[in-house]
Amino acid sequence: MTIRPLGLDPSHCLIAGRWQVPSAGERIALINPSDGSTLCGVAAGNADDINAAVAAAQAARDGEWGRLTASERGRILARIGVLVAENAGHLAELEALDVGKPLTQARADVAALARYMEFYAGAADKVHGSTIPYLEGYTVYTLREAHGVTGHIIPWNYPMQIIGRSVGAALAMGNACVLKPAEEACLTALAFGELARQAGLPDGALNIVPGSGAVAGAALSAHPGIQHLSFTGSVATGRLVQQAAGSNVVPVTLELGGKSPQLVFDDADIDGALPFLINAGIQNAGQTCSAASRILVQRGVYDQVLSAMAERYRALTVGPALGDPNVGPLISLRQKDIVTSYIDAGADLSVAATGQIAEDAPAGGAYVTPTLFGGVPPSHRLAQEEIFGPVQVVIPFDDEAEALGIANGTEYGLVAAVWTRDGARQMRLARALRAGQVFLNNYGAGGGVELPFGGSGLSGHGREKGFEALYAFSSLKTVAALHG
Ligand code: TXE
Repeated sequence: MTIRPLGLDPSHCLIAGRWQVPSAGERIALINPSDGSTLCGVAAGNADDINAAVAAAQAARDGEWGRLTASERGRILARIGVLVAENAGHLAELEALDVGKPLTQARADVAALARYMEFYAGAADKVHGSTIPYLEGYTVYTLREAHGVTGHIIPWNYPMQIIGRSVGAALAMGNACVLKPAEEACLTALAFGELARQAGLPDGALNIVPGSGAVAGAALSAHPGIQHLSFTGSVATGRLVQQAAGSNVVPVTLELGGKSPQLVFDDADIDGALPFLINAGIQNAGQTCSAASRILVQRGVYDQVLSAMAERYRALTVGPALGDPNVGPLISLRQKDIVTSYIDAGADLSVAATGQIAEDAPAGGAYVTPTLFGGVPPSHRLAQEEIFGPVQVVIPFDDEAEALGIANGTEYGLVAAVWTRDGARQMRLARALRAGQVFLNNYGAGGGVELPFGGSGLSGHGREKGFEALYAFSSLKTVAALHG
């Protein structure tokens, strides 16, 4: 089978508005994680392709794209959003095949991408500077300006959502982008590039160079023509990207995942919490930066919560993405090995329940059994490290102080949730939890186009989504006029 996103040849890069064969003509095989078959060959771009893409982006900034007004940029983004929505079925199927994402979850990602375009379309002409009272005889004001050429290195777990939040915001501010999708999954990135072209985005405003991280990714992050880098991925690669940004002295936004907790207190609405406790752990087979992989439960309701979660785990369906199960395959056999080794490392723990892989799931698929561990000590490896698979640990606690200590007791700080009816406790914990987002009596793994998102510690730094992203993808100029 050769997949053709929107009829395109997937072995091409998008540079200067034209689909072109990468300079060395090389390809990477794209694997369907549901059965191990090869979907197609995609471009393996190299440093020459990245050079061409950065040059095209700079030309766009110096040319038609750079001259558009904010409202004109917004109108183009709005058209892209409409085209995304019109092609929702095709995009969802591409994502299901490429990422192994169950269809319902892939459709949610398409809707999020369309919504990002809508949001940033409307926001493009709402970002403005201010006037600042200063000395006698002066008028001082600030201008918000695009950085110039921005680099976007994205992972395979949520290609459409991450394109929406990073490329969408960067384009809204007038930057010209070079996007390097992940080698494991880039079909919807290519389709997005084509829809942007069809929507009238000027040539070079968005360039897409698929390729390996070590070659295309490294070339992009080290390129001196890039004025801002946005990276989502592993901590190890994030460090490399930050070092490269440091060499060129450019700002970088890093989103590096987490070990996010949900805290369930004795007075919580347990029935209301349960779907959030489970879904935030198994959504996209647990391959979510903001997965709620730690569930902290106060002892008064601990047995009740654990047994209710276990019951739901036993009912989880696991199988090929197009069959729309609760849990699809992992992205690759490599990721399956990593997650399996974590489950093996929990041999000393008690397994509260597992899901079931469908008997007819293809043998070549990257399936792992969803696994719920109970009574996990907070210091255990499984309670400390990002697993990136359908594995959750449930940890008991006695009181608020202990819960807070456990919640903040990892090197990450991305998202947290608190389930309690006690308003004062909600306010205290919202302040005290180390996380870029805190949800009170709900949880939004990956959701919230409007909501600023990002972490601290090993989860990274900088904020994407919402209006904050528009500030991140622009810089502020102060103009001081002495007129007497
Ligand atoms: O990540 P990488 P991988 C975590 C998750 C997962 C682990 C490894 O725990 O198990 O990372 O995943 C590009 N210079 N997350 O290996 O390598 C690469 O091509 C520049 C969490 O897939 O970080 C891809 O486009 N770029 C995370 C992107 O970086 C390089 C999502 C991410 O790949 C590069 C994904 C280099 N030297 C994984 N090497 C999240 N925060 O959601 C690779 N890349």
